[in-house]
Amino acid sequence: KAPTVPNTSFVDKEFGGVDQLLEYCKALPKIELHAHLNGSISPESLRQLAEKRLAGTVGEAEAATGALSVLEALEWKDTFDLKDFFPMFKHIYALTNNMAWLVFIVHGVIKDFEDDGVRYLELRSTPRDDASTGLTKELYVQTVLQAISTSPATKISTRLILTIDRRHSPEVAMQIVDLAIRFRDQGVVGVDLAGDPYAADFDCKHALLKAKAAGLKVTIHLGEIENREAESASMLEVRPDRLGHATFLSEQLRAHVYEERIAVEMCMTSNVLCRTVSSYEEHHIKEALELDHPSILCTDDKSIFASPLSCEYALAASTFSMTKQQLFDLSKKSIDAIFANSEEKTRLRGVWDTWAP
Ligand code: 6MZ
Repeated sequence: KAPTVPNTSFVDKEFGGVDQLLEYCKALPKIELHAHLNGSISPESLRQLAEKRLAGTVGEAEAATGALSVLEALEWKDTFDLKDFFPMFKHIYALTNNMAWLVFIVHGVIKDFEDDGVRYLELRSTPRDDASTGLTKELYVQTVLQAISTSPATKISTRLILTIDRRHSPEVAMQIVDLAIRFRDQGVVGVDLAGDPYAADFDCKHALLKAKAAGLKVTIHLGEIENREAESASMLEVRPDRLGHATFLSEQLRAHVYEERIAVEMCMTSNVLCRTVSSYEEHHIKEALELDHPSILCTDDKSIFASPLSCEYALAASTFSMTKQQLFDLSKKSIDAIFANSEEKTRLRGVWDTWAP
């Protein structure tokens, strides 16, 4: 499926046309800060895993059939509803539930981002157990970290954020924070709260506060759906370091986000395809860019939404008539919002400063 870049007749004196725009956006060094591992697996990798499983035992073959039906769904779907988006992960999870497959997908996802010009990546993933393969949350984290450290990609550096799913109990949320603390020296930089916003209420404030108190960074999926003001206010009391989406917010809460300069991970294609934002032109990044509010273009689930990060840059450029310099500045400023330490920020700024288109 071809990535969505609106306004295909886009002609700009500086870029020349859509192909040149995409080329520039791919070459541009970029920072990816909001990428869910299991939503970022390329269709090719998923198909390879499904085919291996189809040749396996009956139970595994069933899982593979489920994954293939997800792939078919992806081929024809141009829009989702958040309500039919989340159940798809059940099928993907059936293919990523053992350690060897996990290493395979992490290597593939890092390589995809590197090939797309990403020079620093914060992958996020939800630690999970799977009794059928002996996978535990701890083994999950260890395996993903091991895969990150053995990735053959050399032009990109990768860190891990551990995701708490809204459906997790407060105890499981605490367990995930404890894992993040334990593995912080091995590449875990923070904790995220994600998952289906319709499925459960916000119930892990203590865990997130513990993460903050331990010096870990915190990012929260905030205001993904309408009418959750009380929940969003409570989430902001955690003083998160970044926010995911921040789509639906009261004027008062948005003013707070702006005043506190809390960086927002913006996922334009994801929001439009999931119909939480009605068009690219009306995306809330427009106002944030006008106010010079820290905003980071991100993919969310690049494979499900068929949009690599370079396409998100091209989308922003074509929607808001941005120049090459503005795209470069946007990507360079994203360095300020990464969860890694100041040495890594300095190193990255050096990479940007020596880049020539
Ligand atoms: C909220 C999302 C999401 O963690 O298993 N996830 N949560 N909003 C979104 N955008 C619309 N996209 C993905 O990756 C898959 C998990 O990430 C969360 C969901 O909980 C999904 O199960 P990991 O690697």
